[in-house]
Amino acid sequence: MTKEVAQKNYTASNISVLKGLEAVRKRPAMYIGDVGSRGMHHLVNEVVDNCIDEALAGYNDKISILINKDGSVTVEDEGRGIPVDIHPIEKKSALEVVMTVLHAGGKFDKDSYKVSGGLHGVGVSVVNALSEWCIVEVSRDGKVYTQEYERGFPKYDVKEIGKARKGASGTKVTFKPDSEIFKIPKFNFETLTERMRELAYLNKNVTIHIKDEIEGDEETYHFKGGLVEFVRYLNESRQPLHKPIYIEGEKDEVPVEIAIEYCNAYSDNIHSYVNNINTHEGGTHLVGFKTALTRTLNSYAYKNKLIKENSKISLTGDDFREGLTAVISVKVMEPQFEGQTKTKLGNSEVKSAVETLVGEKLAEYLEENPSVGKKIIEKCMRAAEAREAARKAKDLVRRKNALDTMHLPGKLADCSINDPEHCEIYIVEGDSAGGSAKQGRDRRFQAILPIKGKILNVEKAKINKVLENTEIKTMISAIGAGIGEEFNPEKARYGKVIIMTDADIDGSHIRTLLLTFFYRHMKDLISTGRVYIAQPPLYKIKKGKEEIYAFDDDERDAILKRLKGNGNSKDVELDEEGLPKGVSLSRYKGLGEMNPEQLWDTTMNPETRTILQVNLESAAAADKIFDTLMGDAVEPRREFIEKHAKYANLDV
Ligand code: 0RA
Repeated sequence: MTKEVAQKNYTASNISVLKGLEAVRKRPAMYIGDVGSRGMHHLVNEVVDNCIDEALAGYNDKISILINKDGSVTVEDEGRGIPVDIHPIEKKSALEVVMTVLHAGGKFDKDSYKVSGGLHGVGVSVVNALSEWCIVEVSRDGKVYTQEYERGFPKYDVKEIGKARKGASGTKVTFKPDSEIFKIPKFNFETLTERMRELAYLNKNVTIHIKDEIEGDEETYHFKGGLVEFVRYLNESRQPLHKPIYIEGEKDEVPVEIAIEYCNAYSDNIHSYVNNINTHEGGTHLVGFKTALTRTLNSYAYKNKLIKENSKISLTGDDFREGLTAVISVKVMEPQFEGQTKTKLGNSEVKSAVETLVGEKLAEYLEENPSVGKKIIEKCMRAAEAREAARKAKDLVRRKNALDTMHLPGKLADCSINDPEHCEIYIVEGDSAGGSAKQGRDRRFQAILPIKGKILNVEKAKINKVLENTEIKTMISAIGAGIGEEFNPEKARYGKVIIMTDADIDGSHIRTLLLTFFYRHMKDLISTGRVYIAQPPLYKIKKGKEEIYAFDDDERDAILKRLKGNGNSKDVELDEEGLPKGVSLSRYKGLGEMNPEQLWDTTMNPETRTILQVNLESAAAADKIFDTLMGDAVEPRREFIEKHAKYANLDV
């Protein structure tokens, strides 16, 4: 902020504005979650949420996002445009109020349309406060207005700069995240597209265009079929039993939209959203849906004699959800979010709204489509039979004590203290790497569990087979918190479960298998932030006695450049491989190649290592990745691996 600017605007309302901006800049994490990559991308999502609000209000169907060459981002919509008239209380342009006053959005949200932004919904003023600079341009009432800001502070009053195209209106916000706050140099196209694709599925009228001017990548998302296309996409690598069933309606002022499609899978795959926010922890809307599904399918089955009266098997809720892919999207005016990550809907009125609507419409659908009804019930019957078989298998396993934590597996090298919060377990691929890890670790708080190569692909196996698998049994007992429905993360014997695999294709396959297992059978281990991925170095560069590690190609090149004297020194002699004399470069092929000290220094020492925390942020995307990598269909898997060879793991 420059001096003239400060003096020009020094009024009572500016003091509170300054205080607000200061609060945001002092504790950014309180407003956007964190100041890492996630927080920085959240800035874009925050602006886009506002554009989506305009779409929900029926005034906007186009959003464009541009990653500019200078690292700034432009978000543009064709909504009504932020109002520019003088705000009666603040005595300045509403545009300035929206951009500079914390939660100013709230002053306008009496408008009944405004439902989104429930979770973070911090408002564009937070984006502005955390930007080195920001420019907003509004087209409204035939004119174009603008204002610029530095770290949230206006450089001049809102001014008119020209005429808008006839009938055109909208808002264009360009901002450059402040490098004093965010250390990450640039936006990631993939991270942004994931959310944009999801938003386009959830809001079928909207077209979202995103372009990266730096890398040249570009995507346009528009899904006429909305949720129907969303479940089709999620089921791309599975075999659906029928066409998606689509339910839409409004009950007690709660708009509800649902698409469901059963396929020949064993897990369920239900994603729920409130005001476009993924409710990972579920809540009343999900409960309403499940209740209606169980009740409607059950009574349909009996009414149509699809379950024999004398049948020994009775169907449970789980049976009705096996192989089900569903997306549930509701809009709630004043959502109450609860739960550990504030992603569980608490509003009780939503349960009955969803339950009633799904009950009515699903029954109607089944009456009109008896062949689909029959297929679904048959699938649920098979699920019930398998569940019965699994129960028997589980009993057997229990009797053998394999799931009993009193008997820890022999291969586990446990740690000596037993305070879970301070303990971690490394799940290591292969005995030789396991050996190095056992010698290199700090045995007080680090446990090592070596596992043999490729574990069972749980995506393709029935639950009884999963429970019979040796490697999986070993992990269940070592972690000690149960499995499936009975899994309780509070009981986990370690605060961190760290997956450590080789940095090659096999290693990444094993990592995916492990993540699939945790995702399907110990989901709360991930949702409570206990699962991590170790980052072993890829290269060792040796110069005399000095050993330097590089964790990726860029880092390797930077180190070599430095050793070459930034390339402009003529006195550094290069050998035939282009390396400076006396410097050697080796690529680690596997963890086993590192001796225990090296493994400790680079990958296990909490003071110096980097570990990536796995999260459920994009659960739908994760589901999709698991299916693609682990499912039956070969073609999508090949395409996926070709496209994402480098990222063929969970979004971490
Ligand atoms: C305050 C009030 C209204 C709209 C907006 C803000 C608004 C904000 C953003 C941010 C990006 N695009 C946006 N579009 C609109 C209501 C406008 C009215 O009642 O005319």
